[in-house]
Amino acid sequence: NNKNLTLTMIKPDAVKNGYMGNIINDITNAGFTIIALRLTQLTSQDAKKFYSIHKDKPFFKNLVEFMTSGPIVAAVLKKENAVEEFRKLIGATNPKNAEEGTLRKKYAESMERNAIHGSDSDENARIESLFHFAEKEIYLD
Ligand code: YYY
Ligand code: MG
Repeated sequence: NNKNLTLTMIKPDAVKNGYMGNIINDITNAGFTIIALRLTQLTSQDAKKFYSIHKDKPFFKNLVEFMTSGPIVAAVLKKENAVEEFRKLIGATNPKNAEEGTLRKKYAESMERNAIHGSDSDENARIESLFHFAEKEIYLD
């Protein structure tokens, strides 16, 4: 486990709305280093696996439909205290509750289409990074 890494996804709404470049710019300006990066599209099976912790929630079906509705950008980010720092940068799950200046406040359409993902623990950061990338695709110096 590495306390300096987190996994993000720029979600289909944000890619469709043309925010990919702005979000990457905001992320790097906030002091995160991108150490793996890919534009991809999740299959239904991928999305169900990625969000399996939420499988019994009422929003699960919509979440899977949304996350497979278009391309996403997955990235591994490096910064001291990456998980916590990145959760601060993206803001609350519901953009209506997100602080001014956070990525969800700036770019999200709604709670369901909230522009960006951030891992919620160091263990999940590792699991989610290896979900999206092979070890040799992650630049660790
Ligand atoms: O970690 P975070 O993305 O902020 O929220 P989670 O509670 O892990 O939920 C994952 C994802 O599910 C969230 O980003 C939007 C969606 N969602 C929803 O559509 N409706 C809810 N009531 C809660 C979450
Ligand atoms: Mg979460």
